[in-house]
Amino acid sequence: MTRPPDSGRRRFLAGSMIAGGSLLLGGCDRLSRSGAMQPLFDASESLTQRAHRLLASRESLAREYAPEDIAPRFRANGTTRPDEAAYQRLAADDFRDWRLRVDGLVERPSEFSLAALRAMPSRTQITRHDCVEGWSCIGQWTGVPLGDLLDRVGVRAPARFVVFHCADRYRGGDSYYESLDLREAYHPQTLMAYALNDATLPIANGAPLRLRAERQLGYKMAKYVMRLELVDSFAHLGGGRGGFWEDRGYRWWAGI
Ligand SMILES: Nc1nc2c(c(=O)[nH]1)N[C@H]1C(S)=C(S)[C@@H](COP(=O)(O)O)O[C@H]1N2
Ligand SMILES: [Mo]
Repeated sequence: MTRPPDSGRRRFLAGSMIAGGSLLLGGCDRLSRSGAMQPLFDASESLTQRAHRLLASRESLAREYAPEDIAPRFRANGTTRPDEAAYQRLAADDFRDWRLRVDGLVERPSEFSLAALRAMPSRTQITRHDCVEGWSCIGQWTGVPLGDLLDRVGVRAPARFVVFHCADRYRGGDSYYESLDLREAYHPQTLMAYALNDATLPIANGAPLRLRAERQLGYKMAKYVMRLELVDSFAHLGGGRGGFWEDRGYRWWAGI
């Protein structure tokens, strides 16, 4: 005889996950990916978020440097001045009308002005940027931890990736975009940065807002970010490989 779904057992599982804490999280994360735990996670989304945060914060930090290591001028690469009219209009007014849209698999689709982002708790870090073209540069970045932003809008359980939609078409071609999985998105050094070396982020380096994902190669760090989209798959975007350069053969996982 098959037994009906046992809600008492589910309650027990939820309770033991909280009580058992991090010990159980590895297994739960695997289970959630396989889909076996989906009903439980649908019923307790904040638990999913806390699990992600715990997993991410246990992981290694990228090296941070001292103020004297900061390069006198941070190099710029790729698009250094988007020539799209919509972007130029926003830039002409110091991005007063710019809004970061956050939507997709979230509970509260939202928009954030630069002032709203600057008013949120921030993090400042001095890190080394490594470009696959063979150069590195050390700079100090200030911004909102992406995990805090995601918690504001409430990530819905099916979401697996954050997609970064940018304002520029690289060399007039396709729109630049990138993606991170939720673990990397919740890493404490993953920021939506609005300042470089204590000054407003220059246009050449991605104004008004760019991603810093310090354990990744340079091409992951989307500049001119206009929109964050939470998705369960990026197969339907661009060339389907999760990023502008990934669509041209670079690896999606660009960990260093
Ligand atoms: N929107 C957008 N983001 C982008 C790029 C780009 O061309 N457009 N280039 C990428 C690459 S290859 C690198 S190395 C870094 C360069 O950042 P920087 O200009 O601040 O040095 O941005 C990345 N993010
Ligand atoms: Mo790069």
